[in-house]
Amino acid sequence: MKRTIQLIPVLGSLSVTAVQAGSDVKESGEKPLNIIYIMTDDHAQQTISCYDKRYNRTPNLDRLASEGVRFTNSFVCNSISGPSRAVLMTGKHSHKNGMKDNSCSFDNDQQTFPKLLQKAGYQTAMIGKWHLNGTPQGFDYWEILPGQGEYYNPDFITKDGTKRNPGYVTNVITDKGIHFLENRDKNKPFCLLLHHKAVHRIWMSDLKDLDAYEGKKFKMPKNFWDEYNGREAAGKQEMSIDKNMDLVYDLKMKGSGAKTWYGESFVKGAYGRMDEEQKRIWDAHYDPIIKKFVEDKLEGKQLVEWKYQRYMTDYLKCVKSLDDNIGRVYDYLKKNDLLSNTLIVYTSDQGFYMGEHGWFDKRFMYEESMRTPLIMRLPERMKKRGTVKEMVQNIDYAPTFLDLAGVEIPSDIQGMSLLPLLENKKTDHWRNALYYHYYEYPGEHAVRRHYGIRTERYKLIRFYGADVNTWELYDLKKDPMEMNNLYGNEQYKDRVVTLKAELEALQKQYDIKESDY
Ligand code: SGN
Ligand code: CA
Repeated sequence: MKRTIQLIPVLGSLSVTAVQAGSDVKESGEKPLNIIYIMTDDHAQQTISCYDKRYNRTPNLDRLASEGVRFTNSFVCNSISGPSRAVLMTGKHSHKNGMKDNSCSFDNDQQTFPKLLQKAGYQTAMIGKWHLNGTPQGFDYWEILPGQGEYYNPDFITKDGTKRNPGYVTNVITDKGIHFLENRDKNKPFCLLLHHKAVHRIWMSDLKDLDAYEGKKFKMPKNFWDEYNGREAAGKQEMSIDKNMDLVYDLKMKGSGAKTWYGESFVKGAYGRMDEEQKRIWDAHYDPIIKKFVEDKLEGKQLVEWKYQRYMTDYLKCVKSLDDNIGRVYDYLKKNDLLSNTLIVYTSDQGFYMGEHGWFDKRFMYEESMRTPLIMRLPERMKKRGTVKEMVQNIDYAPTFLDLAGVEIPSDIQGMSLLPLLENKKTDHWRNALYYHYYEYPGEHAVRRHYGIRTERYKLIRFYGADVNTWELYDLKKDPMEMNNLYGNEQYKDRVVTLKAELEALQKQYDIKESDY
């Protein structure tokens, strides 16, 4: 099969393994390669124990990593959901796929990797959070959550209309995924996208996990009380645990009399849609916590610390359910002898703040939200194991899947196939800089528009808009928490000149013009 040589020379040397992966494979007698792409929402690397052991344990994710690979420098190019999903589908930066922020409209008629895989004979399925307008194209089977979806008794849009499904969303999505696998056309290779709602706000736990992490005290990140000195845009955000996290809506203190902005929408919405039995179990858990909260009358710093602890507890319960459900998928594949010829990918639509800088949410080009977890359990014939340290980005997923399937990578795709990294190939010419661009302002959480470059050691960001026009520079080696903006510091003058030239080169490479901002 003919292939497109991409930006870097190493991709010219595609392996026999990749070529054999798709339609040519039947001739060689090897099993075709399947793909299961599991993407969660807002899952911070900090809460996956093969990345970070401070807060929790995720045995099933850790097993995928220990049997496969863990990317330690995996990033997104625009840290927000809709755009991230459009990047996944197209392998292109936001200005090219048209989905710059959550309010944009995704052109479903454009080229996507599932369409190309389907054309090459793959059976394709999309189950869970879609978060792009319209209905999915290029999938033999799909069932999607409307918008953000709900944690309890979620509705799913299907080809036959919208249907409500009883239960907890992470379990329901997994059930549907396994159901697809069970009923698929077993003569074809498959590509299943399982897109979870969890761990998105408002972090509602499965009933079975309500007791998890209760009583555990989490250590706050060192920069929790950040005052944003020298970082004007960071000071203007509205995603602070202190000021913007709602005691009722986010932290479930309904009926406590706490000051609330959105409390009613929790009571009528996310909680309101539970059935009586679910509510009874939920209340039996939260009522004593609410009672204690009312009695304690916390104020000031003590209240903020309490909010942080509740946030961590609720969030980690949702992670536990995800991890359990990933175990269920793994068990199914094992039982059905599919592990040896299936690529299992685990990632999130972006990273998330677990109190770093005092925040929840994402959007910024700072490390916690620009990074995203990326774990792959590889088909047997791909020999790489352990950690992959090269800088990869979500634009790379689409070309990787096409490459794996032996499908020609269209020349307008901007990402790079990761296969050379997974096959222990020499990768001396791998990229050494990433481009990032965030556009959703005005918007929720008030993060100003910005773009920038990240190299292995430095990050240069420009925030722009009506009320901000600033540059920031970080030395990630000396200042991994990005607290010290070095822009304007005499000692880094030359570094800024070099980085600006590199940034301009990246913008040229990805064909972004000022009119795209
Ligand atoms: C919702 C959330 C926000 C979140 C956005 C985008 N508010 O609007 O906190 O930043 O989604 O998230 S909520 O009140 O509806 O929970 S994204 O991951 O889908 O992009
Ligand atoms: Ca998200």
